[in-house]
Amino acid sequence: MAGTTTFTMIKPEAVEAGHIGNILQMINEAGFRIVALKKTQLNKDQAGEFYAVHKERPFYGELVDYMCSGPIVAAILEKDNAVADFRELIGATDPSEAAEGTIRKKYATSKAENAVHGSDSDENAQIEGSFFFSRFEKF
Ligand code: DGI
Repeated sequence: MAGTTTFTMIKPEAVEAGHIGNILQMINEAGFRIVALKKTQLNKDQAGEFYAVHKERPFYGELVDYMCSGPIVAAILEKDNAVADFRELIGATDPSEAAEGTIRKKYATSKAENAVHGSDSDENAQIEGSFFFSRFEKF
């Protein structure tokens, strides 16, 4: 039976460090099905648009610069309760506060360079997934 979906990115520092395979393995072992997957690199306009909700936050410029600093891996993931369960799997924004066994605890290097993105609502999961993938890329 098809579950709900969420959207994730493996961020530039984790890609650069060679963690793509290990992170995807953790995602699979946690029971998520990969619906869509691609490696790509955002330009500044695209990263700015993706993070437009954070425009007023003091770290917006840094966040945008970081997210287009190298390739990322984008994916749509399916599971029952996908958004909340994935937020639990990735852990707190700041890796020093992330629980043992979470992706950020294991692979994030700082609050700014925190290895993975995870959608924070069903609505945003749809918007973010559609930002990267057409309907011909989801299976
Ligand atoms: O939903 P999260 O990714 O856990 O966290 P969020 O929505 O509060 O922030 C979005 C991203 O912005 C986060 O994953 C990393 C970045 N960020 C958050 N706080 C800071 C930050 N980046 C910098 N440079 N400085 C911050 O204090």
